[in-house]
Amino acid sequence: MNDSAPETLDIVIIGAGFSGMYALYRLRRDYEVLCLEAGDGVGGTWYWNRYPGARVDIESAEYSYGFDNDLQQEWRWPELFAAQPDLERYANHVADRFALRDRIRLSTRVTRMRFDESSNLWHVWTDRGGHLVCRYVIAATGSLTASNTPEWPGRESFRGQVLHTTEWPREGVDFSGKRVGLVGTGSSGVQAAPIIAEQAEHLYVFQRTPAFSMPSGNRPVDPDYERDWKAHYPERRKQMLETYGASLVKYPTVSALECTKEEQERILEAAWHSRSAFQLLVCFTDVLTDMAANEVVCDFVRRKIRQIVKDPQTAHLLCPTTYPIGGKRLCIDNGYYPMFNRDNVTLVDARATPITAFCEEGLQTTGRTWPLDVIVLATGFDALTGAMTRIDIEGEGGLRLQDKWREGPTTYFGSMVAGFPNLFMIHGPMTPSAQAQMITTGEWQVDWTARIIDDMQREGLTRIQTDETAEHWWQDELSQVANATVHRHADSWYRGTNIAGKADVFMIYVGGFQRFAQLCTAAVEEGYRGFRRS
Ligand code: N01
Repeated sequence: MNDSAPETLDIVIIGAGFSGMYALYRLRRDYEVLCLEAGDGVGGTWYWNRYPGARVDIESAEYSYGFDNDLQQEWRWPELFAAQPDLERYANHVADRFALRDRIRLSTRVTRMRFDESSNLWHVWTDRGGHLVCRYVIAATGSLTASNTPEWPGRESFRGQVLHTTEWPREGVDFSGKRVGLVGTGSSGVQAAPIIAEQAEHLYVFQRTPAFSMPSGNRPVDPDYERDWKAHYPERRKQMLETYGASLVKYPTVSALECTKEEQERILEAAWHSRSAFQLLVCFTDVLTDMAANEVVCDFVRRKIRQIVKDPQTAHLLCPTTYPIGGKRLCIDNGYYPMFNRDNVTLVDARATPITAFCEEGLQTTGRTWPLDVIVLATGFDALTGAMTRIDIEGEGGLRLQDKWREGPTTYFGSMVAGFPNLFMIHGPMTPSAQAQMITTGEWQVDWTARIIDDMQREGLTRIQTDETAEHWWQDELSQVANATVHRHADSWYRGTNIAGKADVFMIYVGGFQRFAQLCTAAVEEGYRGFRRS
């Protein structure tokens, strides 16, 4: 594409993950739309994260599209919690079934964007030399897209292979006969470890902070379960949107502190077997709002760990003690704690003896060298803001998004940023993000955004923006609800504290999806409060 003849469109969507694909489906009827995708396939998160054991942590009956009833009636999930290959297959099926591919440009990364104030148009440039001009950009770039790689020196000296869970080779990796070092024990590490341990000669798990994890109880989908879901899909989808997490867990009525010990145990055991991390976190009314109530659940999980893991020292090291459960994302696993009973698995305390460097043989921690053939980095993401700030985005008056967000993101509903007209985000920072079931809430945000664009079109308007007053209002709402929870007591990607030098700002709306949706809807219906349209 030569720069003198940019391609002209109504809307550019960035990302062909689940939200981007739905945005394309929803908007292509009425607009000239093009979706740009950095990967060479669709599926977003479920395209990139193809490490062994990668699977969703919410039941697939819920974690799937609801916009087309025929799709949800026809599609069959083989397991309760779909594995990455099935999620990627589903994404491809949707792309084909709804004929989306001709408007998706793969292997095309957006590198730069500039808003032209005189025409109210965005200019978008790609790494393939493309230059597009459009009225609106919808960034469906995902909350967990930009990977985080620790900057230890000496990587080039290591004789073996280094892999990151977020950029896994398509052809897979054979760990047979290999000494593998796995760094990181968040959701990715906890899922990958048991599968690697089955193959590897020896697995060394480098743990800096122990995770809280619960068993998924994953199994093949039972025909009665599937029939029941398919008989009730429309009303269940509607019900989901009326809940805190867009998920049909049982919401509690009783405080942990008001129960007898016996009642507590009965409720906790039921939640442990519920297959839902949300369920464990909402098994009492106050798990996420009261540290004493939270400790009741922490203590329960720590007792589970000690029952499962036979070596007392390993069990002790695996027990989280420094932050509340749910303060960071609770993991769901398939055999993580039992894996530590294997002879070929060693837990390394990377808190007491931090990793300092790669070396020729493997990894260097303070005090010793760990000889390894493969190093797997399950070290997470520059979450929520990373996907956006890695694009050079210039708004009004030369304002750059990286600069505007240096002290943390500012947004209105996680959707718009003051100074960046006609740019919308889906699952942006300050939305409920991973605190709610993301396919369903992504569909909701796309519909809300499409409605705004439709209104603009119908009313003959060309520019919509928010302002700093609206951003402050949203920040206050977000902080108020966050400060009433236990989240402030945990370091996590929710706060950006997992990335050295990143501003420590809580970036997820934890007031519940239903409240988020009500506030977004009210703002639009009550005269576009917080927006300026012209
Ligand atoms: O990343 P994380 P993730 N030295 O940030 C460690 C979603 N997800 O990819 O906690 C040593 O949670 C770091 O240690 P610490 C889900 O929302 C979902 O696992 O910072 N260790 C931590 O243990 C999840 O929350 C699914 O002390 C270092 C780990 O790396 C989110 O993605 C599956 C280190 C990173 O954990 C992110 O999960 C997978 C260092 N220098 C992911 N740097 C499902 O649906 C980092 N670490 C199931």
